Amino acid sequence: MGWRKMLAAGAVIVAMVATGCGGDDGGNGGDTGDGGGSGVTVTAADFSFDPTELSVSSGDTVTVTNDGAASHTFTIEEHEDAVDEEVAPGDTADVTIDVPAGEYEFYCEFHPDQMTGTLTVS
Ligand SMILES: [Cu+2]
Repeated sequence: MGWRKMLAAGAVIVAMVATGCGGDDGGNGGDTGDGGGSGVTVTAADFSFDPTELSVSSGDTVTVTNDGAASHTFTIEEHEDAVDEEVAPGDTADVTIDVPAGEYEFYCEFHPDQMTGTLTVS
């Protein structure tokens, strides 16, 4: 009968609500899904960025997570004044990309030989 299905559906909804985003232990859990188009996420580790190619719109946010044991920065070459964020180990920082459209090299100021990438701003 219909009521059994309704009960089952209700139980599923309750379970989903109870679970919520609990599996995401703190951090910046709001960006799951990647569908918003309002920003991208990059992870800085010892000693590389992942991914090394980013693409955002001007004014968007890049969320930088430091998974390493050393401090790293997210810095855009030629625009160090606008985009230069130091991220301590275990921390996450939202970096607003306030530069004109173009293709830029980004890098870590502390490890510029190892930690580099390409940021495309549209
Ligand atoms: Cu670094």
